[in-house]
Amino acid sequence: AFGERRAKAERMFALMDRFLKNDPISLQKDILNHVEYTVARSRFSFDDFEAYQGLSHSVRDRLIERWHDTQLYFKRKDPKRVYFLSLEYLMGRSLSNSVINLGIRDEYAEALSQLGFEFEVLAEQEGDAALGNGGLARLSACQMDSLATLDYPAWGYGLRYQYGLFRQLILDGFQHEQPDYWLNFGNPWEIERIHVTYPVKFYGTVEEELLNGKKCKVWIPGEMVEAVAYDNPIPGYGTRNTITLRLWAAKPSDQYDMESYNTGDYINAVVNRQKAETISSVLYPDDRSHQGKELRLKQQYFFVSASIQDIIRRFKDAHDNFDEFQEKVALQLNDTHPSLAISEVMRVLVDEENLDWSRAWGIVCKIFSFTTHTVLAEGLEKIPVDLLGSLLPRHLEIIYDINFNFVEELKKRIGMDYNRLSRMSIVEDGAVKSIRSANLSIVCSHTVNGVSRVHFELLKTKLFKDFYELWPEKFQYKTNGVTQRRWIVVSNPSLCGLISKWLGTEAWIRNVDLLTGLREYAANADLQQEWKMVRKVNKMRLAEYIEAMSGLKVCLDAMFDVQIKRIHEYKRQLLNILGIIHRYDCIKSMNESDRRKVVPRVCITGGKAAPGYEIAKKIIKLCHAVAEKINNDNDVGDLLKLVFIPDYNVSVAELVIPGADLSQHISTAGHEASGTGSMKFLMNGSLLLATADGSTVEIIEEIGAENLFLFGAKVDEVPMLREKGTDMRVNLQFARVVRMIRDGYFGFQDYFESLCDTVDGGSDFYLLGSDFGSYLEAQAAADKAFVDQEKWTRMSILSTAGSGRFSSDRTIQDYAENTWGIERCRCPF
Ligand code: GPU
Repeated sequence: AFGERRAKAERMFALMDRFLKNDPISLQKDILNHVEYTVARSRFSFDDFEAYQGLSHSVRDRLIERWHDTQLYFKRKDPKRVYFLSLEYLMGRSLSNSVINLGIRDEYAEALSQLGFEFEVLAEQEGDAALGNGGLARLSACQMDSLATLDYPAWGYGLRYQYGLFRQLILDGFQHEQPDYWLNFGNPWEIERIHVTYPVKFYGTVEEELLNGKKCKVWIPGEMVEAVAYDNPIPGYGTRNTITLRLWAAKPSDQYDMESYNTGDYINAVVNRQKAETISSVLYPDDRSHQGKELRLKQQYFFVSASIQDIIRRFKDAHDNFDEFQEKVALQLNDTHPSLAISEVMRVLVDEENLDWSRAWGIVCKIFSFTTHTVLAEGLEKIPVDLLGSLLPRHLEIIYDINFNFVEELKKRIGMDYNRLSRMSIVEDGAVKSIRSANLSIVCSHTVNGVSRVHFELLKTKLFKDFYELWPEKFQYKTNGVTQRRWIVVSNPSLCGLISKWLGTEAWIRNVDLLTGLREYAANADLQQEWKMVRKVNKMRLAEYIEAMSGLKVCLDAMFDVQIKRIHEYKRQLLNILGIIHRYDCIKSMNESDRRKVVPRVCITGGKAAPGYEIAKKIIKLCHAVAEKINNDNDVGDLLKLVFIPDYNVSVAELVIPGADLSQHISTAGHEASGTGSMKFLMNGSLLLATADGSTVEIIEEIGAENLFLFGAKVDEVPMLREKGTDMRVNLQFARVVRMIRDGYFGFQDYFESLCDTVDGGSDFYLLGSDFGSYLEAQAAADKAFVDQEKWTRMSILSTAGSGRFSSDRTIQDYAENTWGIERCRCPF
């Protein structure tokens, strides 16, 4: 039988094109075939979007080829794999990234030009995959790229939301949210796996049964839905390895609701069935605040349960028992969102695989690692016990048991220190009894990681102090990084070419440490000249976008000053706007000759506010109100412009970041766990104006304090300053700009009142008032440096040259070696 199967496979293989060819003629053929047979348009008449579809399907074929080979190779080698569990991925577009990583970008460009199309134009047709909110979600995407490129045997798991992050529509300066039904136009980057499905259970009761004389728990579910896998191949750069991001979609379960069809109410039965799909329908848009919503908890368990079943199935395909489980499986929790995986693994091992509790616990403690992305205790997730008990009754029991054992152990270690015991308990006995997901994750993980050194210090001394004292060896940090493939090679092709030319190699695309080689040319006049040209081209691209979007013409000689990220009070977009008002006020009061000395600025801002975050929405409106005033003031002209870029997302970032001269990362010290936007700007040669927060502290070490504009209170000064409060009688400049808003200078007087209340009148929690003076000084220093273009260009080159440490390649290698214990597994070409 085996011989027969083999002969059949050989026969089929002989009929296939073994490897798709990548010469321009073959590429043209494949694109046209896809236009005709996949997209079903006539090859004599198709538009740019249809051409994009044909093109992306031909790329997809090439991805699938490598992906099959990689998966087969992993299967044969059976290495230890890391499973990255994350509820959010911000992938953005895939086309350019894929052809670059496959190494056939130029071949495609030529093929298309012979067909009368331009690659860039078609690439613009693609919509973003926005299955996440902000930094945390984009970090997952960067890390997938590095995992593939570094040949690590890794899988990403997540949810296939039908609606990604809302689209931001600005009407009259106010944010409105529109649904992002991103799948409307088809998605060539995923492969539906109709046979890879798992049942996921909810609700119901737990009963005790006797099995072979042994008592065991049986969960009788009250509802069941089906999880269907959608695989997104992730190609590495300079390697054949192509790994999988497996996203789960919810479908009604056939097994479960057969019963309801016998009641005669056929229509209602079908309608009810369809409700299962709501589980994976929409991404929660609140960056970091979740208020114990049942649907959110269902999403978390749905994706965790399907992933764990998949992982255990894969393990059992190659092993008869669980002896080697911890040698083959590493599970990474991206924040606490997937922390139900812990109780799920316990449940499967104990209830379904019949392992003893203690053996299962021994395994669990060796496979989980946890990365936290927050600094604030308020940011920690809590699950109300009532909610958990009704949705996942068996999991609640398991978590109680884990907690009981933990607290007993703890009492032996620290005695009856009730305050401490109650702080560390996984169960919180408050007004609403709840599960502390972070405590659960720390207790059950072998390693807890922070995302920058400052963050690590804060974890040890504040947020997780009790745990650090108990288990210092568990705590590590891996400073975040971003992928230079997306953030230089894809988004800034001219800079990419320039770097390769001066380094004499493209090797930095896989080995980013080589960027330091640019340092020796930082003062070289030829490089400086070419560097300025590249920057100018990128500014032009951005200026065109701004004009197309808002009608505003901006001057290319002005300094492009950018702050673009999610809107949060702690990120202090308000500080930026107050600074702009101050600049405006100064210009207004100047005479002609003083005005001639002003360095012209184009201030560019953008970002989404969580739909329920009132203050953040007011900041967006304020930005528009101030822009309206400034941009229409003839006294000001080109000296100052303010632009809000609507609907900020990954592809907008790819356009904006390369065009920035200056970028702002100005969170109140001690609030940004890491920050990753700054790293993308740094790679692209934008100078940073920043506080000593998160990863900025490490950036300073790499590029030197003289190459960025640092200001504001330090982490350890913040508590004292908060106590003191801002004295408006001393802080006259600050008082004046806030007064201007209060007095209705920008209109909407009543509407902005509560926003002003957050910074004056003694509250000012984020210390805008006390940092204002030094913020203005840093801005003045930036102006001064900009006038000296030679100095500015040198600083810009040194920024790129010093950005190597902030590649996600470095972060991932560190995780692989020091947290997951996995090794590279490179599929032969
Ligand atoms: N972050 Br918690 C998010 O984007 N969303 C969240 O819900 C939480 C954290 C960010 C941090 O704010 C940012 O400092 C960090 O660089 C990023 O995660 C990735 O670690």
